[in-house]
Amino acid sequence: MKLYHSTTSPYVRKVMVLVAEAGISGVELVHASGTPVDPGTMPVDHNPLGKIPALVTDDGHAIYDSRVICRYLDSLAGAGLYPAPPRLWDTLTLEATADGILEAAVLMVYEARIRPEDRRYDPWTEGQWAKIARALDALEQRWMDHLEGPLDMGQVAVACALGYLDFRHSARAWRAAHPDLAAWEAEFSARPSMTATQPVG
Ligand SMILES: N[C@@H](CCC(=O)N[C@@H](CS)C(=O)NCC(=O)O)C(=O)O
Repeated sequence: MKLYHSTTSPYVRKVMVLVAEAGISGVELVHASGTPVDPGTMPVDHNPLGKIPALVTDDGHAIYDSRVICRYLDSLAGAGLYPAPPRLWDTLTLEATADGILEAAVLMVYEARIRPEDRRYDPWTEGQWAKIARALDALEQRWMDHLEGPLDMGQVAVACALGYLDFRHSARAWRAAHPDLAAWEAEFSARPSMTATQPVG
């Protein structure tokens, strides 16, 4: 299997954490980089959206979007990081919440890096941060029991999202208003699968 990969992508990190937690071998990493304005070396032949992660199986079948790849690899390895219903629905909702944090956080990075300064629109950036702030509040207020339960992909996704906030938006200091989440993250991020996949770049 080939995984189109970057050490800075939090979506790729979700896949890499699952690979480590599930003990999956035989995943060849292929570096890719690009942006919405320049697909660069993104695997557009495999993922027409020009995004990573994208996985190409040994028989040439392309699978993309981190949620689909994670579900595929989990089922291949029988890892159980997507539990049986009814917990599954919470796991998937938590993963979607974490991915939504990432979507807003990545858009903020693109806005600051790619859009010419005179065309930036601060209310749009702050609107993205407001989505993240609401999601962090929801994690703190409603999701701690699930986060502290048996390991699943919802937890992995949340940990990768929080790691990305530290990596790209540390000035927003998300821990200040979310002490329970911060304590959970401190413990979760010490897992070998997390320390081995810290963003670099
Ligand atoms: N929903 C996708 C999002 C993937 C994504 O946005 N990846 C970023 C890298 S962190 C990317 O490929 N960006 C390039 C682009 O948007 O053109 C997933 O979960 O895999």
